[in-house]
Amino acid sequence: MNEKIIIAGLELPDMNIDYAMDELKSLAVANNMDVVDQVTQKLDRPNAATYFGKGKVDDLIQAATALEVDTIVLNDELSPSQLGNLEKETNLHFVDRTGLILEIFANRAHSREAKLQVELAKLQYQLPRLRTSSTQRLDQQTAGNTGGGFTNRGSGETKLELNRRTIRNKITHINKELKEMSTSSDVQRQQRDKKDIPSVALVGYTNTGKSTTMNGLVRLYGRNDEKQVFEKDMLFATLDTSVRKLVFPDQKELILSDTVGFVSKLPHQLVKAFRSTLAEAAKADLLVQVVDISDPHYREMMQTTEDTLNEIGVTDIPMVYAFNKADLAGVAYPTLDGNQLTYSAKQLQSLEMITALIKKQVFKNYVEAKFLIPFDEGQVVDFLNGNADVKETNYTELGTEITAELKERDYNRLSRYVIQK
Ligand SMILES: Nc1nc2c(ncn2[C@@H]2O[C@H](COP(=O)(O)OP(=O)(O)OP(=O)(O)O)[C@@H](O)[C@H]2O)c(=O)[nH]1
Ligand SMILES: [Mg+2]
Repeated sequence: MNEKIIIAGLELPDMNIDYAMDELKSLAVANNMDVVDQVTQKLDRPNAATYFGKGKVDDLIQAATALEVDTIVLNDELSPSQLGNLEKETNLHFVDRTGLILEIFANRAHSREAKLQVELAKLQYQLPRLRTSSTQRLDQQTAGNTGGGFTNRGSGETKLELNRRTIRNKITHINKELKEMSTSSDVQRQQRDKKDIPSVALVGYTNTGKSTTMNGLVRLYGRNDEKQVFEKDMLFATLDTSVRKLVFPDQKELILSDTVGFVSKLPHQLVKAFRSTLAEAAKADLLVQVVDISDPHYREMMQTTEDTLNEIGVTDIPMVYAFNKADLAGVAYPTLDGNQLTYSAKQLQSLEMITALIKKQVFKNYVEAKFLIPFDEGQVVDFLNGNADVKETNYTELGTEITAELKERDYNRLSRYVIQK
């Protein structure tokens, strides 16, 4: 049975509390929790000792008692002492926003890399919190039994110090392993870069349809061996970056990547831990921001996406906007307005339109030219047929005349055969 919880948060100046609490609720649901009540308080700033003001803490105790709830999920990351004080005063268990997101990620991680990244973020989150009350479940889970904190074991090192040292050692170890992994994916990336294939990354808020879009495009333009990625109606379905190659009928190719979705206030430990996964987006030639236009909060979600991209240092990559789930939003689709597409990732016509939009942005330095290739240089003809968009072929007395659109680089290499540009 799902655990019953109350969600609680502060309405600070200039914040959209409805959006914040709705989002917190979906995070709790994603963590298999059953949200039975919601408590908020308007404050100018969080109370330094207990996050909420005194009166609200009493309200929380009352609500929790009445509804038989033991756990309160909070909308912010709290300081270790705030969490400790709240638990002491209320005898309730508190999970802050960061702890909640970390739990969801931990449950979703499948690959070795994602598991390590989440583990790293969790350890970094726990390290400063080890001192707090023994009712904190996270402490007990990973750091072993922290028990009463300062139990001197006679060895000169307290249990707490020992636990801290264990965590630090684990952090060092995981960092090392992750670094080795990221070096090898860097190498793969460089090899691709060399081949001069442009790369496009799908980014955006979680559950907007990035993976569905990727799968649609892979079905249409992926080679036979390209696998589908996991797509599901849940937050953070994707934690690993998937990279697929698309080859279009005109021979143009690109690398498409799908990666972890964003949510507001994504814990900085996670953003840091996922840096190598997100590198795919950071190195892309084009970002496609997928937006769920059927969600009333889609504007805030776009802001969240921009903020997160800034945090990982992605600031100057061209972006197009793909407003997805138009079928649920009841708007006309597919439609294109400049660099903004309204579409549904489940519709063929939409997928063709997003392809056209992406191709227009990415294949800018292509040139069209007419070549004359002597008959004894058949390999050049083969090259053009395999790598260029051949529009016309004529056999003349002097050789094969081919009109084709091709990469500028290839054009330069074959310039001696050009008879008309
Ligand atoms: N009705 C409708 N549903 C869609 C559309 N696109 C995606 N979905 C559904 O939305 C849900 C989420 O899709 P995903 O592709 O997994 O979303 P994502 O952006 O990859 O999500 P994360 O990996 O969790 O960040 C799935 O249940 C999809 O079937 C659409 O155009 N229309
Ligand atoms: Mg996904």
